Amino acid sequence: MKLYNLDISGNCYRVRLLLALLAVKHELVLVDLMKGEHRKPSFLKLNPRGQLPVLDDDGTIVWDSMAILVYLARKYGNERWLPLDAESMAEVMQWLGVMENETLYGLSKARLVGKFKFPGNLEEAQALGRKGLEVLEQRLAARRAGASGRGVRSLPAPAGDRRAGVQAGWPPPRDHDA
Ligand SMILES: N[C@@H](CCC(=O)N[C@@H](CS)C(=O)NCC(=O)O)C(=O)O
Repeated sequence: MKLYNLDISGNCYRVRLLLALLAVKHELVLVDLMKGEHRKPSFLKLNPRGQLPVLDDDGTIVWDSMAILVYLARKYGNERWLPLDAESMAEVMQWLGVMENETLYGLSKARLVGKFKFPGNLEEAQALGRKGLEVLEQRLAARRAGASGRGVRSLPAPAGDRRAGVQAGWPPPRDHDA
């Protein structure tokens, strides 16, 4: 399996996280956006959008990080990461929704503006990012307090797992300065 990747890309990072959690062997193929490699015809054949990440799983090409997460979860994670019952799947989609809103327009944008000097309003992006993190903190606190619920947290850890939720390959390498 190949992941067309750039280490500093947050969209690629979330795919690398799931690959590590699932302990799926893969090769990283560098596509240097700064050199315009994503606009070359050979790359556009893989992803007509000209964006990273792209997954090549033995000839099955998947682009868009969210689609890749879904693909990997279904193909290699059984129901642990993407349960099939309606309520659990809706909960996963809720958090992917946070990823496409508060994370993208909040945390990611704040990183682009603050660290990479892209144009934009840093304070606004940070405020939106904080809002998303607060919702996540509330959810995690409820879980720590043992709130009954549904979704991936209620699924049993895979065999050989000593700590629930942690699998071989975790933690993933800290391969770039976030
Ligand atoms: N929704 C897409 C966004 C992909 C995206 O924006 N990727 C960036 C790297 S983080 C990219 O390739 N940008 C180059 C461009 O858009 O020209 C995903 O989640 O994969």
